[in-house]
Amino acid sequence: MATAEKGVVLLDLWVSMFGQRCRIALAEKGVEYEFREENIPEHKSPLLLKMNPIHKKIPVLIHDGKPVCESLIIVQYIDEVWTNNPLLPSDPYERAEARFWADLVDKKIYDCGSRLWKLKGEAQQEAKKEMIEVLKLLEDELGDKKYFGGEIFGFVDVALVPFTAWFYSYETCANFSIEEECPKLVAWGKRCMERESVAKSLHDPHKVYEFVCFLKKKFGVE
Ligand SMILES: N[C@@H](CCC(=O)N[C@@H](CS)C(=O)NCC(=O)O)C(=O)O
Ligand SMILES: *[C@@H]1O[C@H](CO)[C@@H](O)[C@H](O)[C@H]1NC(C)=O
Repeated sequence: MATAEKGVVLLDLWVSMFGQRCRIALAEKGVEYEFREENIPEHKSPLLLKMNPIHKKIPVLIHDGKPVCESLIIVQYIDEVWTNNPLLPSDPYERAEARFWADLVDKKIYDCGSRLWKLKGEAQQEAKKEMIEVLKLLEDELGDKKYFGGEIFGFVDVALVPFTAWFYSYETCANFSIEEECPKLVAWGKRCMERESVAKSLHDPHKVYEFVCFLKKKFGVE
């Protein structure tokens, strides 16, 4: 078994889309690791505070005692250490493009999604509009390709696919249909779910919604 000193350990939280990116990347590479569920935000472990003292957030990948933080940086680290089944393309321009789209997901989707369940009325409508705009940009980029990088499941897929388990919650909280707005993107999400690495890392959208309802109560929304 891995310890924090040796092997690979992932400090994570079951429902986290950031953690799921790392789980998918590790599964794609066939890396064995120990999954350690953190109790967030109330009871962060001393190990988490030690390994990510700046952000104090999951996920953290601990490789032979050394921490790597921030999910997209972790996924790139995994891709560089375990070079089988590459996630990033080898061409520098294509790599830059993949990083651009993954960065857009980071800058927009999490924030818009949180506003969809935290806010009401006008502010929620605004978030919905923004979310649909970004999803449409992503759908245009995907086009008729199998995955964002073409035939091969890669970096942008890993960055975005965990959010698809949250789509049902976004739709239910803000009363809209992502499938109606972005049918190709929804079909892509289902295609990704056919991969074992993705299917075993994501959770049932209804279970995610229960968690969102719990968060809403906690934050006093409604
Ligand atoms: N930019 C970070 C985001 C990570 C993040 O937001 N983690 C959340 C859980 S989903 C967390 O640990 N929150 C605890 C806190 O904010 O105290 C990444 O990509 O890894
Ligand atoms: C949800 O959206 C549908 C279709 O756009 C609309 O008919 C319905 O009134 C909306 N429901 C609420 C609670 O806003």
